Amino acid sequence: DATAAATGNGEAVVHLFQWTWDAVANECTDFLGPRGFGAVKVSPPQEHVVIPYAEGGNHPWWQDYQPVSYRIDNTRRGTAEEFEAMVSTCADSGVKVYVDAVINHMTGDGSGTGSAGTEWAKYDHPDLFGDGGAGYDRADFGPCYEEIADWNDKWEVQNCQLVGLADLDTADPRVRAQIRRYLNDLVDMGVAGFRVDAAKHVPEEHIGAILSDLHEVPVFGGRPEIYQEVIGDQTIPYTAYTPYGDVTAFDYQRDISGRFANGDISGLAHLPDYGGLSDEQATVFIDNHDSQRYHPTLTFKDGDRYYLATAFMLAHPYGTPVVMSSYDFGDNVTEGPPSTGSEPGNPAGWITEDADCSDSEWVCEHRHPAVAGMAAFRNATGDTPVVQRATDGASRLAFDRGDRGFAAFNASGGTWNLTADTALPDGSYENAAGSGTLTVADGRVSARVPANGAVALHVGGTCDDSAECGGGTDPG
Ligand code: LM2
Ligand code: CA
Repeated sequence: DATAAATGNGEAVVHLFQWTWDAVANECTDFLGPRGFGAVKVSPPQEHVVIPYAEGGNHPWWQDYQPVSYRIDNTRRGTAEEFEAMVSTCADSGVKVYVDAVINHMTGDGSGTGSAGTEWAKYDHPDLFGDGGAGYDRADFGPCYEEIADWNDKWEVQNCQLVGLADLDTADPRVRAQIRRYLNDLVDMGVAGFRVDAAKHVPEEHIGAILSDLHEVPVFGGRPEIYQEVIGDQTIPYTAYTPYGDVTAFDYQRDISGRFANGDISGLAHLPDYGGLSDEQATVFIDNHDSQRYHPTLTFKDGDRYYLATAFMLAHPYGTPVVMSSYDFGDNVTEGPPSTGSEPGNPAGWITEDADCSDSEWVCEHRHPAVAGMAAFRNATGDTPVVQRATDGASRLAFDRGDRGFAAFNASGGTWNLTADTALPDGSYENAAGSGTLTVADGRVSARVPANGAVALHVGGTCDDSAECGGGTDPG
């Protein structure tokens, strides 16, 4: 409705990793908007290298993290027109589009022709915007031209090369101006936020300078949301970046995914400020596109326990949650997304197929029954506090969210027959983290919480009572 379009749905983000622009647009309309998800994070939209074969896979997914120019036309995910149409279609459903912004570096060794036809070499990107007006040459890189060797040396981590990728000289005002032009062009199209790729490898004050005074976001208003990818450590803490936007809480990711994997969750009602990041500053996630490949503590491959962890993330108010949505890469961490093969009109010679959640190649974690209703739970519960209501051993936890919601999590192999006090008003509620209806009577709730499953009840929410919304309750 008009209110949703103007204000957005809520804060829950879904990362539709490698989805085409057309498929993202459809998902905004068909699912994310009606379900109350507030934003979709999309894969990098700028022109990228084309790598026909690498380390066991054709056109690896990580092509996209090697920019050739800042043109958004003709990537593996679609054209500029399709990108713009996606942004406006998603806005019509109250869903913001966040772009994965690769600003630390350009390409690795070698040379070639990018996805949109731009010639490139490692230190030579002659046409950044497709108008012949601006380029990068060797002087725009550095000051370090070698691989990061000592990860305890802050200067090296921020100025030398990450996996051999040509590191932009982000101290240089001309470089900053090109990056800002790229970001502002996206904002002007309606892009409402950025995940800043490899932010830790850009000196924090450079991030501050590049991101200061970005344009106002059309439709939604305000400055773009920012979340910076920082894997904090003793050399470069997460908090170095908090003046410039939110920061990825990898300490949360490791702790929460590990605890759900081990069934050790009863202490999670009250969470610490992971890595020093407050509730307001933290971006939280159970896995991301890197961890699911390289450090897979808990991913879709683990089944129910993974979805339980995701439901918990959405039910607990700490941080801004990002739900991972993947394609099935099997055992091949390099494997690119399912593709249509060669198609005329695509300079790369092939394009990614439109994601289809009824096709098992596209996992669609965000549509799992334990997850799909939980954006509405989060929207209904807002910032109401967590009040612990029950535990049972190490693997079971139930809490209220003020008088707006109640949730119970069972990371064990047996059903949890639970009776607990709740501040939820008496009444009948759909289970937003599964199926069925539960009753609250005389301030008590009784539930059979399934093995490795959850129940989540809430008032209000953005869903109306339409069939499509499923778990909708009284819209309040
Ligand atoms: C990120 N965050 O900081 C992304 O989340 C991560 O996915 C990116 O790595 C990385 N930073 C750079 O943006 C991925 C992928 C790497 C891949 C790079 C560049 O994980 O394996 O590196 O993208 O495409 C590849 C090769 C690597 C080679 C490099 C340069 O795997 O062996 O290094 O290209 O040619 C010599
Ligand atoms: Ca750098």
